This record gives sequence, structure tokens and C-alpha cells, in this order.
Amino acid sequence: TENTLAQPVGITLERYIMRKQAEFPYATGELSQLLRDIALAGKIVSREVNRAGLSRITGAMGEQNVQGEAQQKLDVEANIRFIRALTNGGECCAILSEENEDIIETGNPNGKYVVAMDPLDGSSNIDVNVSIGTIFSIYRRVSRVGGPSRKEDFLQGGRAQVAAGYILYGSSTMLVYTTGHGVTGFTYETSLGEFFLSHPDIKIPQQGPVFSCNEGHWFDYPEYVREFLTQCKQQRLSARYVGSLVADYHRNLFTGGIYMYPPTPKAALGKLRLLYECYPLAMLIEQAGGLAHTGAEPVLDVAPTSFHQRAPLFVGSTQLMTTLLDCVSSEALAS
Ligand code: P6P
Repeated sequence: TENTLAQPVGITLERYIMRKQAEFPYATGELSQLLRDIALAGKIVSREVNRAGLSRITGAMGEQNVQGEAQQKLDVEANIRFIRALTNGGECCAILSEENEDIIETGNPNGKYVVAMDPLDGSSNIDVNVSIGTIFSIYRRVSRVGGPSRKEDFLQGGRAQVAAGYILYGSSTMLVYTTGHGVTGFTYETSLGEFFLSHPDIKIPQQGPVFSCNEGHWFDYPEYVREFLTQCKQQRLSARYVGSLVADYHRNLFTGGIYMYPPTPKAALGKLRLLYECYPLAMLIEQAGGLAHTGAEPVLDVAPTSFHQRAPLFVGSTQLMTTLLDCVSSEALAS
């Protein structure tokens, strides 16, 4: 059922989840608990990210991190925090992380969900103080308790996701997610340690003034991408590219625009990962009224074959995506 009861801006994530729970009487609450666990890890990572610059000198100030270990690289630290929060929460039976080759069993045999995540994408941006993000994708577990390996749990395909979202560690920390009933945004108030509802129903504008891609790859791009970029420039669109996926995606979600990570001769499937980058961002954009495509098919229709497979990503406002896909088909016709 579409969520008709718009929740008042300013309520906490906790209260928002409880009210939504009431609207889904048969929901048993595990997914809500899972979202709480993700939000908790996000709060902890937000604190670490915002101290990162200091961590190099905290040693000099005699401080150690909680484990008293040498300061970890932030993406390693974030991975540990999300795995710990999901393990302690009890709802997640296994995790696929960008940081780990194989699946991580959480030791929650009765957990009804599995989570695929990029705990901290764009970590190369941390040392230069650029916004970074966590991306997550949630599936109901389909493997039987104590059953064979959980491979099948993670290779259900994009349209089997029950929830998806990201946490952006930017000028403020935001949690943006969907459970299939629209896209909701929460903003973190550090002095209170709470996420507050700030964007009850996010929709991407149908058209937008922005295109985002790494034009340094121009000579490697397919002809249809160059044709599309030329049209963007003829229309005097603005080039905006942070080089941090969650930051670029989030900005375009609000301004309208298109983000592209196209295939190149050296990377025939681009650079971004299907299961924990392209699928969740594609679910979000479709819920927000936009489109996500690989250039060959909608992202959510790509058949998953391996945990860390890549996929080209074109994602954003419907009108810009339609123009791009026209360039794809006219190139196909010409060839
Ligand atoms: P390029 C960061 O390394 C990342 O995975 C995304 O966050 C970002 O959008 C992309 O790669 C940047 O890649 O090739 O433009 O440097």
C-alpha cells in the first residue's frame, strides 16, 4: 500500500519507523530493526569520518582508537563497524562487502535478511576531505536454515531487493533509503546523536541542469556517450563531477541531472560494482521517478552472476536518460 500518511518533518528515525510499522500491520519488524542497525553504524562511521583528519595527530595527542589498535584505514574501519552492527542486531544472516572477497556469515542463523554493501565508497577521497558514502542493498534470505552456501541469497537480482539506500558523509550526514514505498531522507544532528526526518518523499526532477562523468576518459568513451555529452554542452548544461559516487548521485537526485560511469575499451563493464553500487542506486532512482540503465538494459534487469561483477551505470532524470538512450539506439542503427 502506498504510504498515504505523510510523516511530519523533524521526527526521529526511530519514531518514523515505529509509525511506518503501524501502517504495515503484518510487517514483523525485522526490516525496521535492520534499518536501525544500519543507522547506528552510520552514526559511528560519521564520527570516525569527521575525525579522520585529526586521527593522524591523535597519536601525537596520546589518544588511541577504541580497540587501542593502530589507526585503521577508514574504509577498513567502516567495514568493521557495519559488520559488527549487523551482527549484533541479529536480523542479518550474511553480508557481502566490497572489502571482502567472500560472504561474511554473521552467526545469526535465524536472520531473515542479507545485506550487500560498500561500507565506504570513494575512500580515495577521504585523505583530501571530499564527501564519501556507504551504499547498502537488502534482500530477504531465500536459503534454508543451515542450508547450502548463501550464494543464492545474494544473486536474486536487482528487482528482488526489499530495501536500498546510502549514507552520505558530507557537509551534513544524511541517510537516504527506500523500502519500495518512495524515497525518504534523514539528516543527522550530531549534538543529539539522532537522524531526523528531513525529506519525506524525495523525487528527482524529470529534467536537470547537470551531467556528471569523468571527461578525462573522453577518448575511451563509446561514440554514443560522446554524442550525448556534445548535446549536453550545446544545451549549456553544467559539468559537476566530485569523483565520489554517493556525493555526485545525491546532488543530482536533488538538482536533477545524469551520472555516468560508461564502459571503456580497458573496462568493458565500467568500474562500478553491480550488487552494492548499481543495484541499490537503481532501486532508489526508480522509486524517486528517475531511470538507471547500463546502455544495454535497465540496471535492475541485469542478471547477477558473481558477487563483485561490474556494470556500466547511467542514472538520473528521465528526460536526460531518454536522450542518452536515443544516442545509444541511433549509434546501434548506424553501426
Ligand atoms: P574515476 C571512487 O573511487 C569511485 O568508486 C566512485 O566513488 C567514483 O564515482 C568513481 O570511482 C570515480 O572514478 O574513474 O572517475 O576516478
